[in-house]
Amino acid sequence: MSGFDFIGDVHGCCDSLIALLEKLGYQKQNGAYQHAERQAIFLGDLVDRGPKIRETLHLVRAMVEQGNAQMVLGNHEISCIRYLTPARPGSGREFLREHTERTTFMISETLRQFEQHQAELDEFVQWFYQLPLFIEHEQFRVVHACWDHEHIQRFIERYQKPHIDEEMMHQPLSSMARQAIELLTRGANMSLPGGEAMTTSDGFSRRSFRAKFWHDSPEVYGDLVFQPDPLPKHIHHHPLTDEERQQSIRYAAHERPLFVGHYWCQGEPKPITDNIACVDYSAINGGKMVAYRMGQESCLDKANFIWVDARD
Ligand SMILES: [Mn+2]
Repeated sequence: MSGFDFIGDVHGCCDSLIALLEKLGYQKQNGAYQHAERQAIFLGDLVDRGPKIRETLHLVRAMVEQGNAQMVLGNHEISCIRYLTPARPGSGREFLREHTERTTFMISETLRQFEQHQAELDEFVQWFYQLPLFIEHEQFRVVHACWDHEHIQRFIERYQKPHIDEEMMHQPLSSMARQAIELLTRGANMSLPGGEAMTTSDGFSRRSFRAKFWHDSPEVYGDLVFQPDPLPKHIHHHPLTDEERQQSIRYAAHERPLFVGHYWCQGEPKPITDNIACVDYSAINGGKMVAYRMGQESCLDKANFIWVDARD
């Protein structure tokens, strides 16, 4: 392989994904998209929300199985596994992810599109277990939402692999494995100060926000926010405590390029920093399906983003 194409959250937008793959020069052969010299790396979150979730899963799994792609797990794959996995007797729960109005809403499109294909969905859940949480390559790193050296090192020391398994899913949220899975796939979430809540654009009330993990000198809450919804003004200007400043996770500027999805970016694609790029540009919300086409560079270049306008 002479290069890698990092592709952001698909969320069932299969028509947009196909248009992007074709723009990148991939062609369908023997049932899977492939490129003679390049490999696609999917950033996770294939499922939920969009119109062609089943088609997306088939397309990406075929590419992975033929060696034309790799993929890391996103928080929506993790949630899907947990929503569908029965809890153990005595746990006080029926499923690992409780079936509330909110969790059922999040997975509803996936369930609806697999209504007549239940066995297939079970197979895809088993396939998720074969996908890594993160990829460490000599030229780059890949994770759905947040690279945290400490959690990743502990995970690898303990399990000797970057994959999750069903046993980890049954562990409490306080366990090392679950903490790592949550942080890597959901990102660094910070609680709003003083127990406050805010209403986000999807209509849910949240007590936390998605925070940057690379800012090196944050002073106020607003310096750490990394999500489309702005913080309420008085919280934006709320100063961070020393402890909060130290807790904000850092990915240093000298490290190899890191690719993430997850963050619903908007506007014209560009790197977040010289060595971090997000390739999720809200395709599911009428944004763009985005790839970063990597060569040998160590400093990420805006010119290497390739995208199509979402069409699903
Ligand atoms: Mn995500």
